[in-house]
Amino acid sequence: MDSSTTKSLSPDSNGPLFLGIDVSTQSTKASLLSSSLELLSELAINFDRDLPQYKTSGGVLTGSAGSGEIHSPALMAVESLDLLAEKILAAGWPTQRVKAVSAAGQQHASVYWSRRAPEMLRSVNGSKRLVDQLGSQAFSRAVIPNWQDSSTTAECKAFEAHVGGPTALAKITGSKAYERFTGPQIMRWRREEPEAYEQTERIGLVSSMVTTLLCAGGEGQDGEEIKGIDESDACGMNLWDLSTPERGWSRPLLELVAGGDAAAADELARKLGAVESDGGRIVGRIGRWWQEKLNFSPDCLVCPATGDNPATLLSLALAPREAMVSLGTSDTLLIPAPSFEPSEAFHVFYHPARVAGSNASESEEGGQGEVVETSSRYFNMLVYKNGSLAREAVRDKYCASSWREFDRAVRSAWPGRDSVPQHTGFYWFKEEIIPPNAKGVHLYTSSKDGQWSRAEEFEAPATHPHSIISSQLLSFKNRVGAILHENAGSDNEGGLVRIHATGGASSNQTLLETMADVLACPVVRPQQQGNACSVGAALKARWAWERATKPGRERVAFDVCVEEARKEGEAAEQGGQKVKLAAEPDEARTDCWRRFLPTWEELERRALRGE
Ligand code: XUL
Repeated sequence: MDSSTTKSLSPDSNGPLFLGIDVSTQSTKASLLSSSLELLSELAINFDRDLPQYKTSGGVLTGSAGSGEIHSPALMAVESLDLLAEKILAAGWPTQRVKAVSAAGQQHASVYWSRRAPEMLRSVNGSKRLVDQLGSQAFSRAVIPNWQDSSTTAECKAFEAHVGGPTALAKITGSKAYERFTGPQIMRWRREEPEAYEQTERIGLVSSMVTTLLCAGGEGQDGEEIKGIDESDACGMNLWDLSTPERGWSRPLLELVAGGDAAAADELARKLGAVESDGGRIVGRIGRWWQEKLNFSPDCLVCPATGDNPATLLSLALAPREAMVSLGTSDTLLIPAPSFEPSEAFHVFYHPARVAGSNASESEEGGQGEVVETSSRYFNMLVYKNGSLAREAVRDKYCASSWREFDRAVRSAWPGRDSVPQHTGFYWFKEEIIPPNAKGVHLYTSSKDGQWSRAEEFEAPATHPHSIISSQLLSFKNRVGAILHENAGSDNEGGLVRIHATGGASSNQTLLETMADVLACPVVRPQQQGNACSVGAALKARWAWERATKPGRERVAFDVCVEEARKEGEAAEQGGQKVKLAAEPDEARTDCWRRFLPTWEELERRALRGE
């Protein structure tokens, strides 16, 4: 669905509606759902195109060569909401019927509210644009780190050393140290700009900033103008301790980041604020700005916004050993997990739709009979920086910017029965996350006797498209194997049983067919297209509304609520969230990739050593 209204907005002209907003790397998007979860309409604001005054490219500003800095202006996200509001008005969305709103934000990116921010947020009204009412005065840091930033290597080392190494840090926070994670980012900024840090009232994430702006100018929020960080999103900070049932900000890590005595750590904990562990709790009602500007009802509820990947996870119901792959600016793989099993090789996040207080059920014996839970309590995630933009760079350089040529090149290089690939490559245009800190382009070709050697260039330029996507997918295969404890030597034993593909590049059939071959399982796409991330946020709003307004449903699980709402939709023949098969593995090619995987793993190690 593109940025225009594509469906009738009134399957039931008085029915409740639910809104999800997604503030991501390159754009802000909104999805409007009916109460039976039909996607009615979507709108989008593209940062580079619609907000050219911020001079971003791909939504970001890049620092000097070698600095690793990738930032974006805090006010750009605010102004994108002004433009979104204008589009909502122009499209005639019936906002007075919206019963609840939730949002999603780029993960890890931090937002720094100034001392004046609470007062400014309190007085926001519909007479002027948000950006004009808040302006730079509301923030103590004008340019905020983007998730692609890799400028905090020294701080990451300090994090790991402070707690006894990468595995120890993963056991506390669910991840080893990553440059883009918020804790190392705050630490660097505090050192570089101690005064601005001192002048900071609160530190949030993009998600909590959007929750805050949704409630701005609302009634009775004294002291609560700035909304708390959502727990799932807090797991992307390297600061949140998941290792105990109580969970909370990790004291040793706060001390490290705050760089001082116990009082400094206390002050950092205060700046970070209380965390929202119940993703469906009502944290406020929609604020005056939205009511006056867009005619939202004062009763419209707001629940915590979460990260863009956790929200994307919510857009689909995944069965055990199913994964979701989101092919966007970053490529991410999301796999629901029943328990907290941290590792250096991937992330563990708290599930974004858990009912508070269900923690007691974490011990197998639980015994808390009436506790209602989502089917998975955590999820695992893999994130690659060189996703769509890397594929596009290869398309532009070797295929005259044509996807048709790119696809043709991929298909003509697919391996045949009993054949072995003769080339592969690693395209780390941006310093990669997996494997950590990998840089540059590394190409390898094989001689007839199976010896692999480094190549400056492939003989045929058309080899690149196949080389990049097969290599990206082999990396997925290798890392998913670690998450699922897959038995790599055998026929996909213990591997994935199905992949749900979403995101812009999931419209590329050749990519999905190659994915089915390499990952050795079918690939499906949601039948109802749309922006999975803002749809996931809108589903969360629907769930929060059900819990807040329907007696006896206060603790209903997210999965149950969504499934029941969809069934109502099906009964009314409005369609539910179904999937359609996009690709099935070809036996011969799958076999070839399975045999090639160990060679590829060795070549990745060589590429990392620069050999
Ligand atoms: C996740 C990550 C990216 C961003 C994209 O860890 O860094 O997927 O969330 O906005």
